[in-house]
Amino acid sequence: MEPQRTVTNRRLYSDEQIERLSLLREITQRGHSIGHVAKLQTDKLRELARESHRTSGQDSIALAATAGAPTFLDECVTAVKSLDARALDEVLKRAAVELGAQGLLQRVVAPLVHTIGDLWRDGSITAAHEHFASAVIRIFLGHAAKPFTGTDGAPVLVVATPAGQIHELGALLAGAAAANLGWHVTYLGASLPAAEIAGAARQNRARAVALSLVYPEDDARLEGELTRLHESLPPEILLLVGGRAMPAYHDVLEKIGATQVKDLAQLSSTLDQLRKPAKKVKR
Ligand code: B12
Repeated sequence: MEPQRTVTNRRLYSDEQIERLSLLREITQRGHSIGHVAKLQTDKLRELARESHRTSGQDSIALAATAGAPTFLDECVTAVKSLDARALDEVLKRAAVELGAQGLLQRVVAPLVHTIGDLWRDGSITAAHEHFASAVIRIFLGHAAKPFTGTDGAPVLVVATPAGQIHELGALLAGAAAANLGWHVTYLGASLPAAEIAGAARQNRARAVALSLVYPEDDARLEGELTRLHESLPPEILLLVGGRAMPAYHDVLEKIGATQVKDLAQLSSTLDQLRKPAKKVKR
């Protein structure tokens, strides 16, 4: 699709070329690899874009199957099923380049983790596949977040899961998303007692602490942990909480004034808001 040029060498696009470019942009933003869709006829691109509107997230595997163009998610699942670490790492890297860091986290890694959970539950993959995928994702996120961490003067976010919460990937995803937004992330890992989390937050003069709650949803000890954490944190350090089990602890989170963040997109806007200097109150 070579555009013509004017005498002053500016590109001149036809209506069809402009339509193709915007369709390609829309489709790749929804997780399709540019390598797979760039050569499709415009009719096929329109069809894909229409279907992309109707479906989202985990439906994208089915969508790719019907349209004949595999999505990044699709390719990741294939790599997990064949326990191919190099292939999985390669798809994630490609997705990072094409979708950007936030796109990678929100449109590929997060749906991939959910898909793995579903496939594991229905017996399509085994615990070995799940462990394999978690390990590759953990290493990938560690590397991916590195270049964004630690600029001087960046606000600090301490990320962990509280005692009893051993699922770690939600915390890792939140940490990687924050690091990508320019926050300095102190990542403490999973299942940490309240006193330890509060100590680290005070030592690093954190602006906020982010906790991920995934499973179980009915841990009677967690209310005490969260209350202790709130009591040990200075009031200027905000507590942000996310993860699939978060709604189950709504009452205690409300009581301790924690900010409940429903997904990574909302985390981005919450963190951006926190970075803005507080408005001076006129007296
Ligand atoms: C990996 C994994 C494991 C690994 C964990 C390894 C590790 N170190 O993390 C292992 C194998 C240990 C494991 C064990 C178990 N697991 Co498990 N596991 C998973 C899997 C595949 C991913 C877990 C994960 O980290 N998810 C967390 C994130 C990625 O997802 P999320 O909570 O929806 O969060 C999203 C947002 O809320 C946001 N977010 C998350 N945290 C935060 C935090 C902040 C601050 C913000 C802003 C946003 C945010 O980001 C995510 C992206 O969209 C999930 C599948 C799934 N759907 O999550 C099952 C899953 C959580 N496990 C499940 C189960 C049942 C178990 C076991 C009981 C299995 C068993 N029979 O032994 C045990 C329990 C162990 C225990 N004592 O807790 C179920 C839970 C079902 C339920 N009732 O809630 C799930 C959902 C699988 C399924 N579909 O059935 N598991």
